[in-house]
Amino acid sequence: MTKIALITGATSGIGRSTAFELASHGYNLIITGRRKDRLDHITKEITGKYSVQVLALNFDVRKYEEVKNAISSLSTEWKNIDVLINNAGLAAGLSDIQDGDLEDWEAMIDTNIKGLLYMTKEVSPLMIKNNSGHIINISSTAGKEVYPKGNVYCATKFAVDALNKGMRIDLLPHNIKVTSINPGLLETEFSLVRFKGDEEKAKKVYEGFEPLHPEDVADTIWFVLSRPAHVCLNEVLMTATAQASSRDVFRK
Ligand code: NDP
Ligand code: 8X3
Repeated sequence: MTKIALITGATSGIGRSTAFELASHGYNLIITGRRKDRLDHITKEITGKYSVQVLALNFDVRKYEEVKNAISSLSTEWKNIDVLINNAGLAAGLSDIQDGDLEDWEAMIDTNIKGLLYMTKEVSPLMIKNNSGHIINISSTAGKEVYPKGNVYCATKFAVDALNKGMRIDLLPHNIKVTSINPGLLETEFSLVRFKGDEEKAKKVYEGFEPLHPEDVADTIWFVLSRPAHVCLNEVLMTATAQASSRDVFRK
């Protein structure tokens, strides 16, 4: 039977690449994000290329009512979600703790932690009903090590790592796999968002080495999903060859 994957934050970067990757393996997709024009465009692109169905849901993961309404609006068929990819997230700003911007802190906490929780709260009962499913949480190397000025972003990703472990335990009796993917530096719109549209600053992050590409994470997600039923990869830590840790990057 055709499987269904729900990917949050599919309008860009990792989410977008994962949507194409899973479509290439025959998954029907529920793609989400706040930018409706992008969702419409990606839906057209995927259905033009692959024989799969794509349903676009346009909502903000920070708003519980919107998450709840979006999931309850699904037809019985679409509610049979096999895979949830909690990917929507961001870093906002990069500053010493004493200089942090409250709005930035709230955006990161509300999206990266609360958004992920809201999605899981609404989708996991559907998986429990089917006694089957796989939740993939996109954490980061920032969820393993704190780096200077990364304070709150790192804290949100440490939280994702803790939630990943908690979900794994709680969902054990329901035959639901839980995996966290912790990528390092990866060129997407991430740094452009972090630096509020400053292209020069964003480009500098990836200067002098080849960072990960969103397709590398999408490919890893496919690897994780394609393991036999009795195998669960609990976490995957992946970086560019030129990156050994959050602070060790070999730049030419
Ligand atoms: P992008 O900025 O390219 O993509 C982020 C996605 O998240 C977009 O589709 C965006 O959609 C969505 N999103 C953000 N806020 C919300 C919201 N409130 N509601 C719904 N959707 C939202 O970045 P990446 O692809 O790099 O980031 C994806 C995930 O990967 C994030 O969780 C990030 O922390 C993590 N990550 C990124 C790394 C990197 O170096 N790039 C490394 C490790 C982890 P829209 O704006 O349309 O709502
Ligand atoms: C994104 C990777 O190192 O920019 O999570 O925080 S990093």
